[in-house]
Amino acid sequence: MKRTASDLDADETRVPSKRLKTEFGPRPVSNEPVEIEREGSPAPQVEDTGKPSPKSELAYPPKSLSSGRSGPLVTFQQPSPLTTFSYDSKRELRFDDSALRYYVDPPHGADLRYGYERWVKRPEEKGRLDGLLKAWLRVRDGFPEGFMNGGVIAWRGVMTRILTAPYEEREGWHLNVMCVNGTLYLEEHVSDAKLLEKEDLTPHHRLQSYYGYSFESFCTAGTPHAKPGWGGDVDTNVQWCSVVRTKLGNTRLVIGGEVDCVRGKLTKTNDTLVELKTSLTIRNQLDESRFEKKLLKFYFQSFLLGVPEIVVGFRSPAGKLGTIQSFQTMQIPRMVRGKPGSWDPSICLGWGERFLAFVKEAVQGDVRSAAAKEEEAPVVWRVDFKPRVGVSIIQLGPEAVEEVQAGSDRYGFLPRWYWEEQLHNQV
Ligand code: 0WD
Ligand code: CA
Repeated sequence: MKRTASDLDADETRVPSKRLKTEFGPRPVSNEPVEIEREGSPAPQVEDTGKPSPKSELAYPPKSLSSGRSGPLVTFQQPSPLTTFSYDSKRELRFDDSALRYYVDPPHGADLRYGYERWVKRPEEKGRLDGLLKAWLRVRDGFPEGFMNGGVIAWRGVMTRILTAPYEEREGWHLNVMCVNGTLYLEEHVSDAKLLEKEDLTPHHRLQSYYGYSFESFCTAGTPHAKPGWGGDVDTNVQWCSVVRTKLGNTRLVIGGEVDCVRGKLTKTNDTLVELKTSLTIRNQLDESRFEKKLLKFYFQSFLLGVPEIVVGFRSPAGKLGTIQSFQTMQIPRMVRGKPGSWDPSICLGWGERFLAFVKEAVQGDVRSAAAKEEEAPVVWRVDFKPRVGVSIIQLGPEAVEEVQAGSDRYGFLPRWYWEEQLHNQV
């Protein structure tokens, strides 16, 4: 029997729909900074400033809340896994777990420079959604029609950037946005110039990023109970990805991202997934607050896919592995609270919700149906984020759309096959 959208909502939350009503005023201080909406849990409040956002600009959120911790609270639903897939060494996508790795404790004092000369480095590429869209088409039939109406499809890395923006002080970013049959598609906009720049790392930077991959090799094996040691030469073409569905406020999200390994075995839930990270050994207070700042990105990156464990390998500047520390993703906000480099995830979620509402509002004029658009030029939007300022959105002109398509067979940034499939499946 085909389930309806409201059946599904009931499954997910078992709370009346009016739970999303907005409310004002402070809320009681709680021990949990982020409300994860679990099956059957009561829904917290959603913030509403009561002011309409200007159409093309969204200002940076304030980070100090005058009333202590009584800030906005937005629900984030526990992510549920939809499917997994692998990229092989030829960068071909396979709907299997051939690229899945198993966690093993790394050897003490390992040299993270090991194997550097043999690193097969995946060329930098534009952040295309193709693999994620393929995965979505395979699972979509299990959902009611219109399930992703008003929803968002994006790589996890894009969502991490959006959510951590309130604390991002240095790096701006750009997104391309399309709205098709009521669903928003977001990809990172990487210009050709930026692509060259990313490819042209200094030898120092290149080595630094290798340390991270080498740590992954020392921490993983192709079988669950392998002995510690080198897990094989690094080929960054090979990746294992998990696709989940979740909800931020009342916006459904389908997100995919790379997962480094599992502890023990892969289960139907996300419970055994592990993210691996390296960081410089902490020697003083300044290092500690730097690390706590980094934890914001570590936290949201894993949180978004429901990855419960992050294993950090602390290393020397020369790449010698020191201590290993395992963090439970959900405990991280509590660890940094009140510290010098502290951050508050509820500010990020509140901002994330406002960000998505802002983008939806801006593209709302774009209501022509897919069929009406068939013969027309694609409508693509550009979101620009400036640290300490906020975001702005504009509709791209024909030349900029062409730059986005970059000579490949696409409608805007969506692969032609996906676009054609959308034309035949209008809601
Ligand atoms: O080539 C590009 N410009 C990018 C491609 C940028 C970001 C992502 N991607 C691809 C990924 O390869 C993957 O197929 O999109 C898919 C989803 O990625 P994601 O999980 O959303 O990406 P993110 O969360 O930003 O990064 C996850 C991991 C990284 O782990 P760490 O521990 O460093 O956060 O993906 C890897 C990296 O291991 N990764 C890359 N590997 C090689 N080249 C790159 C890159 N440019 N970006 C991320
Ligand atoms: Ca990693």
